[in-house]
Amino acid sequence: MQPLSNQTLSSLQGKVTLPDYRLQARQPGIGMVHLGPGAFFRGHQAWYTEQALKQGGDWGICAVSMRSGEVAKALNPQDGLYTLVELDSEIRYQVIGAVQKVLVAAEQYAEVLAQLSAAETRFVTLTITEKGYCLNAAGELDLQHPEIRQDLKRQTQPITAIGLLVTALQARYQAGEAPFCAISCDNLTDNGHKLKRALIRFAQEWDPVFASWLQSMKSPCTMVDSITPATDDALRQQVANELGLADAWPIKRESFLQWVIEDDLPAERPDWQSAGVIFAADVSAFEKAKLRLLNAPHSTLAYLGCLLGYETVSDAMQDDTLVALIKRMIAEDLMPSFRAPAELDAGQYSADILQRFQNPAIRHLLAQIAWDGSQKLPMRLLPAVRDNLASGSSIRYLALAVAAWCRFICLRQQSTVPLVDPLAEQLLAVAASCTGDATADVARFLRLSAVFGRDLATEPRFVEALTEAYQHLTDGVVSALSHYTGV
Ligand code: CS2
Repeated sequence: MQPLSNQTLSSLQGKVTLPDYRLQARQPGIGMVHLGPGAFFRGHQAWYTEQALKQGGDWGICAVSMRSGEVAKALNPQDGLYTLVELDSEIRYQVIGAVQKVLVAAEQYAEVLAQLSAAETRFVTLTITEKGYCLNAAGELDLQHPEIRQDLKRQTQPITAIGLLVTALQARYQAGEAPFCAISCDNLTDNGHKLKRALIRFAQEWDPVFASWLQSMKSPCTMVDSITPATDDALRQQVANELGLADAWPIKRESFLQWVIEDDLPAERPDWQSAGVIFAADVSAFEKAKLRLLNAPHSTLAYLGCLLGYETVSDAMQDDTLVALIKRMIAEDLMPSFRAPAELDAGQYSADILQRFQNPAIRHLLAQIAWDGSQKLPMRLLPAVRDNLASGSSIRYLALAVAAWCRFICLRQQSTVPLVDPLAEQLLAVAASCTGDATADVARFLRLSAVFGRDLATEPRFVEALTEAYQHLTDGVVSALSHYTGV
């Protein structure tokens, strides 16, 4: 079977939505670099940019993987083209042409640096996951992070996204070029401002004058949303059957997608607005709504679902007691923890999210959502715990979700399935020392200050709620759910 490429693209005319500018051999200039070309970026920001490119403009994307060569190996022989499959009430196929090339920083550093430093590069977007920012529990750059320490020494090419971006920004500074606009598209609270502070803090270690110049860089906050499971061979076969061409790395996602960007960007930008992007003066309310009404229930489903032996989100959503628990958590612990944007009907938004979770066409693995809990809990569950402790609201179900993460770590420690988490070694060591005595076990987990900070470990209401939940889960997950839901 022939591969998808510029040469074979025309054979798809009339079959699927195509990047018509590619068919007209209109090669857009590269105005953007993206760090972390995983499935989410390729189904979300690249889709929005594709819509903008159909209107014109030099907003082609150079995607950059920091280390892994897999995406480059899959997409470069396809001229950057790939298939996006929307799996919902109907199935829609489209070929995305926004990615012009994929580079690997570890292997093609000079080319990556040149692209980041080029005047034509006006935007750098990032999906590097929460751990990619190398932040501490306070959300600031962790100067003691081993990879940050290595990059600060400047004896080898940078291995962190922060080190790479600061190196490129300094090249622009020294060349008299303006800084690019950096756009974080990760599920971090206050993502754009944290990214900018991390870049400036890193730069201060090199050259305080250059660091003060970085204050002029724009780094808007964003909220991003679309459920985009990892690609599997079943999707590759489905696409080959539909297109009659081989696509080494197609992407699947639900139809729903949303991108809210803080309206603090250069005037000259891709026409994302025509594709439905919302520009808002303040993204924080949208970000909290999404992190607390989608990502917090997602993580809760992941850990409780794994403990119950479910494989996917839609499987877990078939469990009435588990769904009842999630709904109780949303109503009693999450909704009271924040103020939704005026234009958002939070009740309907939450109901729509649970509907999205039930989508049987999307095989979203709970084990994948369970990755990196040490980085996700501080963004999704613990801010709501702190807000509710301060307001005197319930933390009962939030504590159960955190306890489920603790028990999930213990589960992984007793199994051969690897724990995917940057703190895996520490977490497994804690789990190995757990005895099933809830008070002692919880105290061990709470000593993980990178996750819980210093405050929560000594917060009596939280310690008590977490210990009670941990005990119930240790006694039995099904009985624990019945206890918490009364079902
Ligand atoms: C998920 C998110 O893997 C996870 O942690 O909760 O990737 C989620 O699918 C997206 O944020 C949805 O927009």
